Amino acid sequence: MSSPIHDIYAPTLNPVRFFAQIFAKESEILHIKPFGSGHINDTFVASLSNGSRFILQRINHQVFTKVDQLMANIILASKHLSAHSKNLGYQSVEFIPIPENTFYVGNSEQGYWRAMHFIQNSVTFDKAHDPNLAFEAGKALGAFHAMFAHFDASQLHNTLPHFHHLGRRINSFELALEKAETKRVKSASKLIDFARSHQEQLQCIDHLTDHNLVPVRVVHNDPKLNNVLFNQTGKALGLIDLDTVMPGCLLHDFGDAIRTSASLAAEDEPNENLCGINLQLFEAYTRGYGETARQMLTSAEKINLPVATIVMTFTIGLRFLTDYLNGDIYYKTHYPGHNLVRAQAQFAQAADMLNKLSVMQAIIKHYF
Ligand code: ADP
Ligand code: GN1
Ligand code: MG
Repeated sequence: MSSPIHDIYAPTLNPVRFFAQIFAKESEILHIKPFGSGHINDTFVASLSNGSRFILQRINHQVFTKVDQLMANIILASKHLSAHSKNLGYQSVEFIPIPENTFYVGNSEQGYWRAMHFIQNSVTFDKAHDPNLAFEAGKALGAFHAMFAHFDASQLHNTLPHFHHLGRRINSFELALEKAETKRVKSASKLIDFARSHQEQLQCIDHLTDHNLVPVRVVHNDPKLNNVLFNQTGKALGLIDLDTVMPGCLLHDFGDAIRTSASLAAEDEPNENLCGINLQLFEAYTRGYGETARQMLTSAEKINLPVATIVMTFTIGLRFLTDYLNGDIYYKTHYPGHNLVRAQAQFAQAADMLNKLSVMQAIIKHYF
């Protein structure tokens, strides 16, 4: 890191308040508490004596190793979204600048920190509970894609290359399996069998991206439901968590969004019999997405929307399984075996989606 602000150390064991104060500037911080349910970064909300709040985040630089590139991406993306969101009735995250014309501060030991203005009266949901929420989330993702339709994707760094490439994820899974502790392999045996028996048939989106059969677009890459802010009446305010906004494939976005916005159960539901796709929520999400994005999709994209939902649910399940085999080093977990439970839930949902593929195809055909 060249700039001194990226080599600032907190003089205490708990650096949260120290770094928060840099963003609070002259204002007094009343309290700071952990916030949200993200699996990668550490998120906090800071409340100030003047009544305002801001979101403080420690970036996971084990995942995002090039913090300068990550920050350049999100500043560019958030500015673009700010300029276009209002017209479409959405809001966008706004990062708080600090001296030296930068938006983050810290060091490699205590982490790199950034802050955003708190979007007032906003809430997030880990799982959709009513079709209107799914419809609103779909509309917001379509608007996000439409806002970037004429944005030059080459301005963004590819901070996580091949992020959703299933073939690459399968390679990482096989590597993890070779090195895993025997007891972890044993407890995961049913899921390993599921992965092995489905991985071949689900590499169809890789085929499209590898052969340039679908356009490279600026996509979100992590549009799961809790990365959409809603107001108290259930209207979507916009997409947040812009870390993974990169050149990529729109099918991955639609697939990942459906994975959480049209699911019957939570991402980590321990009872696999409760997991699956809720077709009513799927219909509502698709209707919303179609309203804002229909016109920009190519026919190859339209045709592959249904299968993309299965590919992404399977891919995320495989990543949870891989992390379990690796000894839980990537995602935050809340109890031993959490990644295994998440993988089981995702695979059970993917299996249910495979059974309902023809219904999903008919719904897509109706709206696209
Ligand atoms: P992570 O990368 O850890 O998932 P996010 O950027 O998604 O972090 O933030 C975590 C949570 O914090 C979100 O799910 C949301 O509840 C809340 N949040 C993030 N940014 C804002 C914001 N600008 N205004 C209000 N709430 C926010
Ligand atoms: C992670 O940070 P968060 O929780 O929004 C992950 C996504 C996964 C998701 C699964 C950078 O997202 O790719 O889909 O968990 N983000 C990264 O819930 O790996
Ligand atoms: Mg998030």
